[in-house]
Amino acid sequence: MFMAFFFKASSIPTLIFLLLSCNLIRISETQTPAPAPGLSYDFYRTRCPRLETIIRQNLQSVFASDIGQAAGLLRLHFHDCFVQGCDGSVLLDGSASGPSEKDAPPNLSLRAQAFVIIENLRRLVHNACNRTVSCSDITALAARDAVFLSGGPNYSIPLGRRDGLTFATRNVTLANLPPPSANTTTLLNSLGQKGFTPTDVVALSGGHTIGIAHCTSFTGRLYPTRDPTMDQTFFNNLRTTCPTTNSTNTTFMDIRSPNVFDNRYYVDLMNRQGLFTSDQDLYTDSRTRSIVTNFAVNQTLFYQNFVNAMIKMGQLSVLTGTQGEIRSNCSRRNSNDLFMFPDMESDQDGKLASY
Ligand code: HEM
Ligand SMILES: *[C@@H]1O[C@H](CO)[C@@H](O)[C@H](O)[C@H]1NC(C)=O
Ligand SMILES: *[C@@H]1O[C@H](CO)[C@@H](O)[C@H](O)[C@H]1NC(C)=O
Ligand SMILES: *[C@@H]1O[C@H](CO)[C@@H](O)[C@H](O)[C@H]1NC(C)=O
Ligand SMILES: *[C@@H]1O[C@H](CO)[C@@H](O)[C@H](O)[C@H]1NC(C)=O
Ligand SMILES: *[C@@H]1O[C@H](CO)[C@@H](O)[C@H](O)[C@H]1NC(C)=O
Ligand SMILES: *[C@@H]1O[C@H](CO)[C@@H](O)[C@H](O)[C@H]1NC(C)=O
Ligand SMILES: *[C@@H]1O[C@H](CO)[C@@H](O)[C@H](O)[C@H]1NC(C)=O
Ligand SMILES: *[C@@H]1O[C@H](CO)[C@@H](O)[C@H](O)[C@H]1NC(C)=O
Ligand SMILES: CC(=O)N[C@H]1CO[C@H](CO)[C@@H](O)[C@@H]1O
Repeated sequence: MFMAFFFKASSIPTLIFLLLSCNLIRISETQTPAPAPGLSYDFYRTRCPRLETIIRQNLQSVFASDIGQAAGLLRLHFHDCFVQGCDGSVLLDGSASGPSEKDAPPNLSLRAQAFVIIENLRRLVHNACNRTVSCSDITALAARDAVFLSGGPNYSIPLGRRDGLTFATRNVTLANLPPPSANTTTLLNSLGQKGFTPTDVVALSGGHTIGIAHCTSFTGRLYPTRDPTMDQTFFNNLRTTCPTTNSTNTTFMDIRSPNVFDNRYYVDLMNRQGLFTSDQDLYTDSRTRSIVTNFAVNQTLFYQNFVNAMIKMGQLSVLTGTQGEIRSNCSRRNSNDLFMFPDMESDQDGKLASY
């Protein structure tokens, strides 16, 4: 096995003991998901042996000058995977989540710089290995490194994704990404449809331990009156940051350690300092409350479940083998290059038009 995993096998009996001995704990799934058919941990071992080193070294220097970019890259992979699978579709010009979409729904937009970073990585990787590595794999590795280089766990991910030929419409995008106003019922239903357990949902939400949000993502909890599940001092400070519902200000999502990938997000929730309804309700709802508490008191447990949920998320509806393509420019499909694939053009346009 090539899963250079950071968890010692010896921790498994301890976990089982913990599961049996403490009825607060509902966390039953700690198995690393198996690679999806067509993906493998050593996919690029001969095709591009320096792939992971190139990405990690480049991101190390990117984050040294702006650690905030780590959050942007982690969120990019999440949006890619949740909307029509991890196929790099989010990167395409014209995507409802893309930087070129001027009137995207409020705050659906991702950081413009994240797209630039991915395309830079693609260029470096293709310079070293030619067009052997997909943009969707580069996005997945960038998210993995964003976690590790922000102080989170180091882990391996299955590779071999191919890039999709079409992007999702705005409606499809919105239907697959729950809004920050969602409660736990909505989250569990929405993510449950993609195969995520309540533990996965709580673990994945821990991605909010890094990064920022715009006022518009949470002013519904501030105006006209305070959401009663929000701490009063936290509320006062947020009202100062967001004096009006349309303020363009931003704020950190984890007030305790905004740029460190740790378990403090869950401590925030226990102190009623979660930023979104979708965050705070995980502690209010009896189905997920004990999971929040367990992650808040045990960072190793959080890391273990986060890694498993990320590997699961990273394999949602992946294209493999001869499906899709390996883009030579992450923001457009190769068939746009008429001189390269003259025969494919009308066919691809047909697929696009069918949306
Ligand atoms: C469970 C449902 C989720 C909801 C409702 C949600 C919602 C949001 C919203 C509204 C923002 C702020 C956007 C803005 O105002 O600029 C945000 C930011 C972010 N989300 Fe989520 N998210 C969810 C799941 C996830 C997952 C699964 C991850 C990754 C594992 C993630 C990682 C992030 C990160 C890192 C940021 C900060 C981005 C930045 O600083 O540029 N989120 N999320
Ligand atoms: C992280 O994991 C990779 C592969 O799983 C390994 O090669 C690397 O040495 C690890 N890095 C650190 C700093 O632990
Ligand atoms: C990349 O492609 C060129 C031209 O086809 C070839 O000469 C070179 O050996 C390839 N490089 C790698 C790393 O495969
Ligand atoms: C998108 O969704 C909205 C609201 O659900 C609906 O009114 C609209 O017709 C949809 N647009 C398309 C192109 O499906
Ligand atoms: C959760 O949100 C849904 C949709 O807005 C709503 O119908 C439902 O009543 C809410 N559930 C709870 C327990 O608040
Ligand atoms: C932005 O937030 C700061 C405090 O964090 C506040 O003083 C300022 O008025 C806010 N500006 C706007 C335009 O909302
Ligand atoms: C925000 O809304 C207020 C009143 O609703 C308006 O006066 C103000 O110009 C708006 N500000 C922005 C930045 O749109
Ligand atoms: C925390 O979780 C880890 C991993 O599941 C487990 O091995 C460890 O015993 C837990 N620690 C405590 C103090 O419960
Ligand atoms: C990639 O495609 C975009 C348009 O989709 C274009 O603006 C950009 O210049 C292209 N990059 C390269 C290196 O060709
Ligand atoms: C209305 C609003 O605040 N929109 C913001 C949502 O996020 C994008 C990208 O981060 C910002 O550019 C918008 O200003």
